[in-house]
Amino acid sequence: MEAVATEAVPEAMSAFQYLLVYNSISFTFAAMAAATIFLWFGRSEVAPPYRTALVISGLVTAIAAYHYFRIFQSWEAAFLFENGIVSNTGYAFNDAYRYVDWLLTVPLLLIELVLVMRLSREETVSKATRLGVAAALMVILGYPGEIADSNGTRALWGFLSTIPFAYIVYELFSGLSRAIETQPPQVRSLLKQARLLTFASWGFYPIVYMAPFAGLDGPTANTTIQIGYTIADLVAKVGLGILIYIIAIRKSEIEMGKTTTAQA
Ligand SMILES: *C/C=C(C)/C=C/C=C(C)/C=C/C1=C(C)CCCC1(C)C
Repeated sequence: MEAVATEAVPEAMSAFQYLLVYNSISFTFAAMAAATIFLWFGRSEVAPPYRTALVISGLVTAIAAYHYFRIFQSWEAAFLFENGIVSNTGYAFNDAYRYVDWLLTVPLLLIELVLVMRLSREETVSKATRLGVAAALMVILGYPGEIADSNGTRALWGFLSTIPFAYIVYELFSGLSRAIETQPPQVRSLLKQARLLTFASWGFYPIVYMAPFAGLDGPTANTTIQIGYTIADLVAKVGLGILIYIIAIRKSEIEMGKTTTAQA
């Protein structure tokens, strides 16, 4: 009798799980909004060639702040939290906000990385285009898997999405390596850190995506995925933004230092 009852009633989310996601999303909204203000104000502190990189970094966190606000609203609409008990309201939590956010921010993140290097115009355009297209493909191919009910479908789209992902990783470590070698020695290690931060945080998304394959399901899988993506977003967007800011400041100092010496 009891086994039948537990099978029929969907497993409820615990108050801890509900509040963990609720607070993480709320915190991330604040962090993204604060980063936007910081990056946009920082624009006037760097030399003109690096200003676009900071504007785009702030645009990434601004777009993310908006989507975290919507994700927060969707979380509140999907669950009712009363007297310590969480129940479903019947409204589905909307995963599309994350994917629409990624579709816009992932290509922009790669572009900000390329822009701060200040390569030739042709190289900037060709790298930004190839990386941008691969990033968009990766996100588009991942979405049908994210919303699929069956693990088989999830695995298939996840695999397809990994192909452009692998291409991006290849570009980061082969194509960009040559570009990094042309940079002033003082910023090479910072640029390598920015690349490593991108690789490590981006690599976290497919791992989080695989939560259902690790035997997690129901509210536990949902909580793990929400928290995992939220942490990765903070590192990939705010963390990278701050590194780009530091690189832009350093390169501005180097280049302005050069002009002064030349004039003296
Ligand atoms: C700000 C948001 C960022 C940096 C999002 C990055 C997302 C990924 C690197 C997602 C990758 C995925 C795969 C490689 C396979 C499984 C499906 C995805 C979309 C989670």
